[in-house]
Amino acid sequence: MTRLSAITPSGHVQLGNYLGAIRRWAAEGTDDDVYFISDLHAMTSSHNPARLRALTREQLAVLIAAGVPPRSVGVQSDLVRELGALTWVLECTCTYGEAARMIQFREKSVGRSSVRLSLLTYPVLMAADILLQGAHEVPVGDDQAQHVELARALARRFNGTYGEVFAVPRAVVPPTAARVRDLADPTRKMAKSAQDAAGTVFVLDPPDLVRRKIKRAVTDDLGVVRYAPDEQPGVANLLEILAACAGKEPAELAPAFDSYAELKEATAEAVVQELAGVRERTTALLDDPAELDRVRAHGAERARERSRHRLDAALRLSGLG
Ligand code: AQP
Repeated sequence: MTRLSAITPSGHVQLGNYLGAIRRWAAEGTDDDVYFISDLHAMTSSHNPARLRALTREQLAVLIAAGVPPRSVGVQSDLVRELGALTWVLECTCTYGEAARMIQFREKSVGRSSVRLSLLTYPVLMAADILLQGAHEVPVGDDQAQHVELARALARRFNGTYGEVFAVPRAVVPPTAARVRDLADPTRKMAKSAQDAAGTVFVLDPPDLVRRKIKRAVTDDLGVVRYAPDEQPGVANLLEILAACAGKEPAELAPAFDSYAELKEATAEAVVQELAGVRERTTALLDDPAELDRVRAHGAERARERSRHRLDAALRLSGLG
């Protein structure tokens, strides 16, 4: 059983990516799974090439430093030729209407004067990622479930039209993970590309900066530490972060604190401790380009090997070569 997940190098890895995804990939991932940096997806909106390359490297280092099995880790563009070929074949089984119906496309393109064509077609690239690797399960949030549905439809259509090549993947809702919210605006989720970095804890932030950001987190003027996400979203967010680090439930932690200052201090220390090892190992990896290159090349070779027969069959059955 192969699971496939990805992270997009749209910014520096933040605490939500780590607690909500990467930490689980490290704990539950196996060599059969595929965890990759989706640098091709990061090009669907305006991007800076040098920054994209640096962020891709950083994210690769974080995944390895966090303990995601190195054999399961890779960079999407290392298979750009294979993915490009399969994306074309899948685009030729997909209709314009199907692509244009994608909610993410509509949400992300609305109000923009210029929209890259790749924003419309990237769900087909995502289908190629999934189908090329023969993934059975794709853990995704609600916002990506429609894309996995498209991958299912394209797999079935290809298999039915040209011959059985692809496993039909299914979206799985990951077990409840921490949904970390922005410290400065707890009504929004923490995000890599947030405009204001004050509300975002990055995995590579130095400990003092982490402490400062958490100390300045927005709370409320009720002055009571309770776990009440609707009434006290800022306090609830801190409790959830602390609980995720401590392996406890937010509601059970709340009574231990008499003030917001105490809660913030405990949360800051827990986060600093949680991130210390991964930060240190990431820095060491970034200082050792040869080791990072070795893991990356190995991941690419493995991904290419495991997918070659599917790509060859898909090209041959659709009349190419
Ligand atoms: N705040 C969050 N709390 C918990 N999990 C989160 N994830 C993202 N933010 C949080 C999870 O991290 C994984 C990788 O995310 P992604 O790169 O595929 O896309 P994203 O969800 O769009 O991440 P960001 O950080 O919010 O990036 P931008 O700012 O570019 O949109 C996913 O499993 C995601 O659920």
